[in-house]
Amino acid sequence: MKRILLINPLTRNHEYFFKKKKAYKLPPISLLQIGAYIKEKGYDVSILDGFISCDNKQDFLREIKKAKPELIGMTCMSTNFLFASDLSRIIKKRFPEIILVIGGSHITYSPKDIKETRFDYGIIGDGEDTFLDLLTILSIKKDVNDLPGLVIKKGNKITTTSGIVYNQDLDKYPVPDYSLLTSLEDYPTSIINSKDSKSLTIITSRGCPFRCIYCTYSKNNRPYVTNSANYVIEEIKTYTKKHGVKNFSFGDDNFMHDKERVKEICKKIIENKLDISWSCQARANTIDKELLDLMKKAGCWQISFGIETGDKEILKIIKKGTTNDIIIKAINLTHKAGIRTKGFFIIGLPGDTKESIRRTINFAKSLPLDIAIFFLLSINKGTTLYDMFESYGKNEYLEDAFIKQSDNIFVPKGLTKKYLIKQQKRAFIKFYLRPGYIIRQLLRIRSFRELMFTTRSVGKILFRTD
Ligand code: B12
Ligand code: SF4
Repeated sequence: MKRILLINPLTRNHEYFFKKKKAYKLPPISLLQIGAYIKEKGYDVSILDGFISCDNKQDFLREIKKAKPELIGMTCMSTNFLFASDLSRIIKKRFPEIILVIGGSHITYSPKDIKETRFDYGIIGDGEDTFLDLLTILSIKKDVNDLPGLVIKKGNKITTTSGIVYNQDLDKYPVPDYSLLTSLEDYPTSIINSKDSKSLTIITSRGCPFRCIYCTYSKNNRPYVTNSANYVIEEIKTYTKKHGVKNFSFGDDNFMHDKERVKEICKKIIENKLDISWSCQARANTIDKELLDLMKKAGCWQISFGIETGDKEILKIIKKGTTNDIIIKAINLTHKAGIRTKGFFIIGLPGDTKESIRRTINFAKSLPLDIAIFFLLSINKGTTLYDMFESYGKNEYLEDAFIKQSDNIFVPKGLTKKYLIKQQKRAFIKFYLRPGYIIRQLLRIRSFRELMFTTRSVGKILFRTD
């Protein structure tokens, strides 16, 4: 078995998100990572990114027919599980001889859901070694039951093999191989996330030591592991050399958790004279002035913070592990260091009331944030919240919203879906259409390019062109 096709399926709501040609799409990093590894081991790999090449399921069949794979590997989060599941059925019907494998966060946190699909195997946890071993075993037609980290579907029978595989040494794998994509030009980066439309996301760690109740890490014991600073520097150099990219976004959930590593990365960027700009996401309690100054010197231009709420009781319910004071300090320090700040908030958390939502919006307005994004909450399987949300409210189908993350939203007791959607819109308007905010943004502008950048990012958020 040599010909492998890796597929990034669509989501049920992809039309809502991605119909516009210019909409922001991110390359499927998991497939680029898996693809790089098995390509290095001699497999003939190609990637079909549905978001680029397919509008519907028939388009996938057309592309599969062209690629003639012996095995298809599909990646999938909970948001695209239903689409992936439907796709597996039509692929199996049309091409019964192709072996179908699913990997990614949904199957990792809910392996039994394979029963609703026509996938033959599901990879639980990190996929590099399990997938490679699976390909080897299937090629020699041996038994896969001893391979850890696998869910197997034979007819209606589901078997889960022992253990979950979590990579301990991330440096032993090659960097994601972007040459497997049709063209990097297909992935212009959103102006909100990058100063340049040519930009790449780099993931330098896996796992998170915190346990916020709505996050998949809330019930997951995977150790927090990172790539070394040297590996990260080599990865940056590779992308600059091969693809001419000089703007990066560290997509790690908690990039700054290991401060010593961040310092080392910054020092090496400076020592190597890498002329790059970059942004990252951080928890507020990891911020200090010395580190911020070093990050700024090394090209960091924006840090995003998961602030979630302005209500201290709700911060405790969701087990965020931060306080309003920690957040205020972190945002002010970052702002003073000359790094732009972006805050993520959630409207409709467990325990939210009309008053607490008002507090969240007022809290957002009180901070010197450059960008604020207000999400509605969707609940994923495999999280602590999934097991207990009914004591706080209910899940409802979501047709429309200002920014929509999934087909479902959580509606706290005493509130309605209509109210949450209205408050989400109100939050954006209240945050952006303030004379103080507009003047502060205008005063920071130093060049025509910055003026364009600021007006385009705010415009994109307010008029939802992204
Ligand atoms: C980058 C990222 C994104 C990118 C996705 C870019 C892309 N196209 O790949 C963007 C920003 C678009 C995104 C969006 C969302 N994301 Co996101 N995202 C991540 C993040 C931070 C990193 C994922 C990643 O690339 N990691 C690096 C790769 C190498 O690792 P990996 O994805 O885990 O893949 C490994 C295994 O899963 C497995 N594997 C994966 N696919 C496959 C396929 C095969 C064939 C095989 C064999 C193995 C395999 O092997 C890989 C290598 O070991 C993760 C958190 C995390 N740290 O994992 C969240 C995460 C995946 N996202 C999550 C969520 C909830 C979302 C959103 C729904 C909402 C949100 N909060 O924004 C949206 C969904 C948008 C949509 N409409 O579909 C959740 C998923 C929860 C779930 N149950 O599915 C995660 C786990 C965050 C969390 N901690 O809860 N996300
Ligand atoms: S800090 Fe972020 S990644 Fe870590 S558990 Fe909380 S939400 Fe998840």
